[in-house]
Amino acid sequence: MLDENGDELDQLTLSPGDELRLTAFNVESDAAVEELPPAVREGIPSSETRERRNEETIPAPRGTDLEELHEAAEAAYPDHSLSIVHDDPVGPDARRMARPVRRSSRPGHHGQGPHGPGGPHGSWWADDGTWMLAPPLNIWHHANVPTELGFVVETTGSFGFVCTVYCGYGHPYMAERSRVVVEE
Ligand SMILES: [Cu+2]
Repeated sequence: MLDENGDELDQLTLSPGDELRLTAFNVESDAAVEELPPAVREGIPSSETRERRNEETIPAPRGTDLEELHEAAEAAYPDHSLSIVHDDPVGPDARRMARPVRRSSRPGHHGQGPHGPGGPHGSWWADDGTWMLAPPLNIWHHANVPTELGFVVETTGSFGFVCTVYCGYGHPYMAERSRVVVEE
């Protein structure tokens, strides 16, 4: 996760009402990377660094190596998606917040500020019950431009990044907890 200056962030801290603009891109697509602001482009970890991080996160398979599997996965399942999901989607905290009741306790909440693709109907996750902070962002393999999503944060909690499109051997490890924390 890089900010607009190209600095890597372990965690993003936000407050309700903040607007977040996310840009996702396929790092394998030179055309997409070319579209990024120079500072961000320069902040992207090198392929060696990314490979090392993968090795640290993903258990080594038997009888083959990660690089081989990665290439096979890229060929068979090249699409990915980014969902920002509550760290504890079945916990009591999440259940309380996922109830649409929250909205009626805040009259006049509708129509405030700009909205992302979730639409103008209040909290996207509350309506949907998926415990996501925003609609998932799809990163299709043929996308040669970055994908953008802007939304207003309307809830609190600790959220992680999850890939929701099956993309091969490494897919179950594409989950990083507590990357976005929204505090009152
Ligand atoms: Cu995946």
